[in-house]
Amino acid sequence: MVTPTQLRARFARSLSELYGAEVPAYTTLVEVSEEVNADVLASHEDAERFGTIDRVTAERHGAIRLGTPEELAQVGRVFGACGMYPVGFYDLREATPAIPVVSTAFRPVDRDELAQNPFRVFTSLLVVDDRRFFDEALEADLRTFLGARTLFPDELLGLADLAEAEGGLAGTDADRFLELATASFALSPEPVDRAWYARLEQVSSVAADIGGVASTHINHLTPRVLDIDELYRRMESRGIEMIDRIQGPPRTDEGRSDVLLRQTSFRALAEPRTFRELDGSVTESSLRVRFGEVEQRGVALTPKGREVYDDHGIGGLPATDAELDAADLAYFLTDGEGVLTPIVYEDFLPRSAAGIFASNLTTEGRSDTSQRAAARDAGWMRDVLGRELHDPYALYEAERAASRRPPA
Ligand code: OOG
Ligand code: NI
Repeated sequence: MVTPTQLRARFARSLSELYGAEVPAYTTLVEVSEEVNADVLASHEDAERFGTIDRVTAERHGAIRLGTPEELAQVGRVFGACGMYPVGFYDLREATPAIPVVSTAFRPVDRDELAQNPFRVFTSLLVVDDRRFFDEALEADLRTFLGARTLFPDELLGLADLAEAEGGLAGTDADRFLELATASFALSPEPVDRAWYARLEQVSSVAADIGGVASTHINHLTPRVLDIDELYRRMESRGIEMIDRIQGPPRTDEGRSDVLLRQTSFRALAEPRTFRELDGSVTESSLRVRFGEVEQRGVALTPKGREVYDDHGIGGLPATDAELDAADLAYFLTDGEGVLTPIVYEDFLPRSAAGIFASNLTTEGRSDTSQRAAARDAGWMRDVLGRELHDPYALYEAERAASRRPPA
């Protein structure tokens, strides 16, 4: 029996192979990340405070973008088979610039599952009925187009349900599941309808990337690095053009814990794609939608700590772990001797997510803020998924509490 944990680790690896074959600069990014991590490990005694080198080396997050609630529910079954569950609700329509999607992240929720393989996928869903972006006619055309496509074949979904019901899959079923799951995220060779894609792109490049093509694909696959500033320098010195900044909190001083999440990326590359032109002819051209992101993770902040961070930045937080813990600003495990171990932030930051989206958009898009927004919230997403939508804070809180409970 291949367990969900093994399926997840194998899925992360096979997506990594696929993405590396499709986007060669990703392979460079992984190589440079591994070099930086080896150097940090050799020069810093506490390099593994935020996770073992084995975990960090295997660690990836993917990003995918979907068009319909049905597609979201289906992908939830595929990830569920791999022990990845929806955590958090992010409304990117509230960000600047506004992106017409709402998102969640599928990931393991238990500490030892995260330690074995923390693969997570940031998953966005287009909000086709949000009038600030899509008028009635465009919504109707989007619904028709999206309703006619199949992202996840029945055989894949059947195997996913079997894996969830049985707690894993037999060897050959596991191989087939992984083959079909990986193929669902490959860039399609199908010609893109030029006029349709362009019409959506006027509203938002993300809308075009989602609704303009008949399949989905991994938008990026992000390795984790222990020193993102060093990685940024090394990528630039290899001649790879990076976006102009590192998103999230600034670099922290030596001796001070990193908080939350810092991310950067190389610019989206022009990838060859085929188009069907207005006259019916098929041409070769290119699209720039996929980029290479990298991230560094720090300690998870409590709701109180997050409020301080959002209002005052990192400078508003005390410098030591003991103070962060005593003031209930960040999450730590503690052993009998009172030694604090940071609980790593396993989630995402909507502001950085919007920044990452924006820094790689080819066109600004347009929205009309006088129009009606479509109501979306965590409850709506839970109902669509038909599974619990975990609250990230509740997960961190439970973990902290468990470490502090006196042994029975
Ligand atoms: C997702 C952007 C968000 C992150 O790391 O914050 C994200 C996307 O581009 O589809 O991946
Ligand atoms: Ni990302």
